This record gives sequence, structure tokens and C-alpha cells, in this order.
Amino acid sequence: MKKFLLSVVVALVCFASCKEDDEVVLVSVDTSAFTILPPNGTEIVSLDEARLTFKEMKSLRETVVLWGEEVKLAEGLYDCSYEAKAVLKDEHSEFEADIYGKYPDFIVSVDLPALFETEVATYIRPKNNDFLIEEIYCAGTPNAKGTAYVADTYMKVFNNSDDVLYADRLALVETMFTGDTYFDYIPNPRGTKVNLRVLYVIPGSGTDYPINPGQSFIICSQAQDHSLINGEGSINLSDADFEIFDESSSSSLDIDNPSVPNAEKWYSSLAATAAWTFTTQGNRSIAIARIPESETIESYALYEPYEYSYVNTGKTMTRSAYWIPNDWIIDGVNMCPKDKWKWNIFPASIDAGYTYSNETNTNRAQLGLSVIRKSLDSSEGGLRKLQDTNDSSADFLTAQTPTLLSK
Ligand SMILES: [Ca+2]
Ligand SMILES: [Ca+2]
Repeated sequence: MKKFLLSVVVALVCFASCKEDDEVVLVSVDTSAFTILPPNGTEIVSLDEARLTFKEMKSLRETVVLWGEEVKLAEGLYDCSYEAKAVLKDEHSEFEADIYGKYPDFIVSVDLPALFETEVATYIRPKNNDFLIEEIYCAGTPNAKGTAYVADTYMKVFNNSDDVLYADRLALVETMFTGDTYFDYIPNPRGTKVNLRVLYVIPGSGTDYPINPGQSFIICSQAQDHSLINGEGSINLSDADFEIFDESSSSSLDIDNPSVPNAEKWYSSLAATAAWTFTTQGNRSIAIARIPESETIESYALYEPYEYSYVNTGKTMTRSAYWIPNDWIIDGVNMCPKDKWKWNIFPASIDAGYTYSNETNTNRAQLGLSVIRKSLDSSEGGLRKLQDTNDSSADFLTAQTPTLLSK
């Protein structure tokens, strides 16, 4: 881990020549200070709008100062916290993230040595207070042959805020890149762009589909009672909130449940006649995005694909991919079977870790298994909240029975 060194000196200078009872003694603190340790697995490329907040623990009075400025603080014990907009980099790309850190028990005293050195760990701030992916059931259910029945896969999306949120214009994103295959992609877009396998957008004028705080909704490939199609052990999705219906000349390809609203196909890399389902290998990353008001399906259709190349066994391959900006993502989950993992498709600003339906996807061991986000302990009568540390390795339970099956 490389340290990002701003400077290491905090000068503590007494402004009062002597100290008497009840006299406020101001101490000058030079905040050009501290060694900032980058978030785990990253290096800091640059920092912007870095600021420190000193909270005096007796009066709870806060003093905010830009990093690098000198501040005069009364003697006392402080909780020091800081935040910054950072450009970070990891093994694969540079990316932007809001970082934060805390340094409790910061003592301001004329009696302390004038040279003060410290190292402070930082973390990437998750985008809280919005929708979160609660569950991804992409593996499929065993059919009579023991292979995957894929039509009953689904995703559960949870309102982790304290307010009513609207599912209108929320998009389901599946990446084209897979976590089990990595080449040195040039350029590697992941710092700014998500490359897409599909982009399906929930319709609505903005307030058509309210979701209460602490509630979730289901979006699936096919809103049918699959226990009637694939037998017991398959999932009843006939009450799903949204489904993805792929129109095709072949009426047997996909089924439209007329009572369940359809997400609109803004982009699909699949053949026009194909019906999309989650990738059952569980090796593509999944996200939810909020489409900006300024975009329509027509304006988005004008987005140009970007080109990239890579070398595979000595041969240069050129590809193009459709994309959305990382900024549109409100929650993303890197997924790959553990024994096949090569890289995280989303950078740490979206997800610092990865999760999987099962450790291995050989012998169909992942069939019938889901990934489910951990719940936080809620106070009595309080809203249920889910864990979001921006690290799906920590936030998700793997190899779970799908929640819609265990009902
Ligand atoms: Ca479908
Ligand atoms: Ca429908």
C-alpha cells in the first residue's frame, strides 16, 4: 500500500503566554498534516475538497477547516473526521470516489509536543439512502434433467432510505465483461463507464411506482408461476412488480404477463430474437442505475459504442461495447464464482469486493442458490435497514435459499 503524503507536521503553538483557570487557550493547528492511507487495495492519485471537521467532545462544537489551512482550536479533546473527493487507482484503472476517515481522541493541548505525526485510514463512502440490491437469484432452479431452469431468476431491490422512493426510470444493468475472464483491455473503461450486456429501464413518469422505506420490489425475466411450468421447487413470480418481456416473432420465446409492467429494452447485446435472463454462471456483475431526466430511449440510442482491444494468445482482438456512465449507478454488485474469479468489473467506488451464488459453479453446484444482502439490527419499531459498506464480499450472504422460495 502506497501512502499519500501531504506533509507530516502539525505545529501546536501556544497563543497565550500563560494558562489560567477559565481562560480559553487557543492552540494553532496546522492541518497541512497527517499521512492519509488510501482505501484498502487502492492508491490515491489526487485529492480535492479535502476538509477536516474538529468536534470538541465537551461542547460538541464543530470547526470545519479546509485541509492545509491553519486553525485555532481551544484546548480539549476532539473527534476529528475528514472527507475528500479522491481520484483513486487500483490494479485495473483510475476512478473517482468520495472518501472519509475518522481520527478520534485528537488532543489539542499546549503541553503536547509541537511535532505531531499520525496515519489515518480512509474508506470509500457508499451511496447510502437510496435503493440497494437486496438479492440476486441468477443461478436458476434445477429442472427434471438437473440442469438449469433459467426463467424463474429474479432480483430484489430494497428502499434503504427513510423516504418513499420511486422505481420509475430505475434500470437493471448486466455487464458484458465477466469476472472469470480478464485481458489487458485497452482502454479499460471501468473507471468511468459500465460496459453493457443489457440495459432494461422501468417505465414511469417519475411517481408511478412508489416504494415505501424498508420495502422492496421484484424485477424478473418472466412473471409467471414457474412451479406450474418447472414443478415444485421453482418460484412463483406471478406477483412480481416488474418483468422483462422480449418481443419476438416467435410467440413461444417469452411470455408477457399483462398484469405486470414491463421494463423497456434500452439496450441488449443479445440477438433481436433472443429472450434475456440473468447469466446463470453468475460471472457477470449486476447493478441498478437511475436514468437521468434528460435521457430518453431515443437520446440514449444516439450514444456511440466505445472501442477497445486486447491481446489473446498473441492476436489483437478489437471489440466495441455499449455503455452507461458510472455516475448513473446507484448500487452495483460484482459477481463471480470464487474458484473462477479473475477481477472485479466494477471499481471500488461501486463495489470493493465480489460475491457468488456458490464458491464453485462446476457440477451445477450453484443451482437453486441466491446471494442475499445482510440486514442490520434494527431498533424496536424502527425501519429495517440493510448493510452497505460498498463491499459485497462483506455485505452479502452467499449460497442462500432464494427468499421467494422459502416463503
Ligand atoms: Ca422475459
Ligand atoms: Ca408484462
